Amino acid sequence: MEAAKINVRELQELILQAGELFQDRKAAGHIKTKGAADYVTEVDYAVQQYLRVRLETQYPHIQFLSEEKANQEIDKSGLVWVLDPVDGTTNLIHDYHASCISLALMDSADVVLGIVYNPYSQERFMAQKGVGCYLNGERITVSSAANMEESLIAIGTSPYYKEMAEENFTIFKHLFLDCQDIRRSGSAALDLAYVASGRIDGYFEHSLKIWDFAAGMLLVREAGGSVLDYKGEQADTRMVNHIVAGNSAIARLLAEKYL
Ligand code: 2AM
Ligand code: CA
Repeated sequence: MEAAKINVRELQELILQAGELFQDRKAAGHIKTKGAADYVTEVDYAVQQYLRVRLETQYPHIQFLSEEKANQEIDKSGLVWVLDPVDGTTNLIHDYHASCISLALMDSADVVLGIVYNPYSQERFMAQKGVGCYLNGERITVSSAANMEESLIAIGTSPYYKEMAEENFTIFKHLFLDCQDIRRSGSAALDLAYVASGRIDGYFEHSLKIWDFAAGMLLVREAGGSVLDYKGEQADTRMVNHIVAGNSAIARLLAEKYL
C-alpha cells in the first residue's frame, strides 16, 4: 500500500510545524472573501505554501490538491494529497480556537491516510487504512450510542448556501427535539474527528468539499464508524458531497430518518 511508503512520523512533525502559523493574528486579519460566507486569510495561504513546498520536494510523484489553489490538473486515478490548510477559517478570523489542518492521501480516489491537527489543543487525529485511528498515539473508536435520546449530534449549517437555511433548520429542529442536544463547531474536519473519538455520536452537513471531509472520512471509518451520503450510501471522494457520519447505528438513523 502506498501509505506504507510515507514517512508518517515526519509527516506528523511537518503538520505540527505548519500549525504554528495559526498563531499569526496579523495574518489571520488579512481576509479575502471568495463567496458568501466563504473566506481565506494569509494564514490559509501560508500553511498551504509551507506544506506544498515540503510535500512536493519529498514526494514529487504525489499530486497536490488544496483548497486555496487551482486544481484542474489533478488526476484522481493517481496518488493525491488533499489539503485544507485551515478548516474553520471563520473561526480562525474570530480567534475562536476551533480550526485545524486537514491532510489526506488518496490512492485511486480512495483515502489511505488522514490527519486532522488542531493546533489550539495540540490534538492530532490520525488514521491509516487498515491500521486504525489514533489521537496523539492512543487508539480511538466511535461511540456506542444506539439511539437519538442518548446522542449528541453536530450539525453543519452550510453557511455559504444561505438559501438552504429553511430546509436545513427544519431538519435541525426535528433532530434537536429527538436527540440529547446539537452542536455546531464550524469545522467539518474537527466534527469528523470528534465522531471518530466518540465525543459526539453523529454529524452531517450538506455540500462539503473534498478537502473538508477526505481526512475525517478515514478517521471515522478506521474508528469503526460509517460515513454515508444523504441517500444512505457509502460516501465517496467526489469533489462535493453531502456527508453523514457517526457510529454505524447513528449514521444510518440520521440518513434514513432525518435527512
Ligand atoms: P473552511 O473553513 O475551510 O472554509 C463549515 O460549515 C464548514 O464548511 C467548514 O469546514 C468550512 O471549511 C466549510 N466550507 C466553507 N465554505 C465552503 C464552501 N463554499 N463549500 C464547501 N464547504 C465550505
Ligand atoms: Ca479551508
